[in-house]
Amino acid sequence: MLDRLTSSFRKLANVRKTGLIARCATRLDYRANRAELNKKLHERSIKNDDISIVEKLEKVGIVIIPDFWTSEKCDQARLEIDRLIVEYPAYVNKNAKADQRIYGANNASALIDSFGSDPRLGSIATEFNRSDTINAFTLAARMPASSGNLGSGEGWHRDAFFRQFKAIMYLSDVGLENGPFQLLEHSQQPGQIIKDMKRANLGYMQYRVEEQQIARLVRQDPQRLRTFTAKAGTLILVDTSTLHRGMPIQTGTRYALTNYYFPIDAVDHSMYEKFDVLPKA
Ligand SMILES: O=C(O)CCC(=O)C(=O)O
Repeated sequence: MLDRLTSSFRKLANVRKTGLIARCATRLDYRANRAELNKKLHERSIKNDDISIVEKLEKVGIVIIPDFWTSEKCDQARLEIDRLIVEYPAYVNKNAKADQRIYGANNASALIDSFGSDPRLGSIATEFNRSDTINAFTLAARMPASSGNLGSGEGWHRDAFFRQFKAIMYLSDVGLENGPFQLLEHSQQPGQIIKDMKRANLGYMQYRVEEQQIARLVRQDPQRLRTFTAKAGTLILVDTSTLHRGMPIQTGTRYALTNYYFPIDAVDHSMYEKFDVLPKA
């Protein structure tokens, strides 16, 4: 019965993108997703200390871990990214306008792979998704200031609706001028999503969000806008079903690594093709 109702609302919302029907369809989608999540039982491999990380991730959408890597390790990793960009020009992603990106940098650098295959992060991801989850690949990004850049991720967006876990590590000191990660707190929570849809006239399954729409949400509650300036070596664990972006870069360059976690059964060849992932040598 609920399935049929959800499917009817979904169809209607795909036609009438905004308004009450879109909000009802979103609520029903999230209810169905929550029911699926509650059915999932998996064996816990997470350390007790990290359970609070997952709880905070669910509540706020983001957790910051300072000094995850030393500044020496970050220095080396930046050099590794410079090397990969020179050695693998064919894999410097053509779609990214703002930054120089290599998906799968973990396949060509042992140092980057030590971040990509970090077992602690893998178990946090598994706990968050409540199913066996792997890092499909690590993105290495060098982002210089360029005129009119929209920042890493090309403006405000959600990567997905429902859950999507990423681990982003700054390899440079990141200030307001060189592209800090930004996020609207709680924007992944179903109740908040419905309110935000109403307030900013967001559409059903709208992934990319206009700056004016974000401005309306921030005006209503300025404290929700978080801007993460931090030292090199800072780790950001984030549910990228939140509204987020890298702030446009004004000066300097930002280097970062990002692990893309997915439930094992969602990772297949087509994903590697889609992101044009650098293969293992
Ligand atoms: O690297 C960042 O600061 C943001 C990246 C982003 O938007 C994404 O990974 O979806």
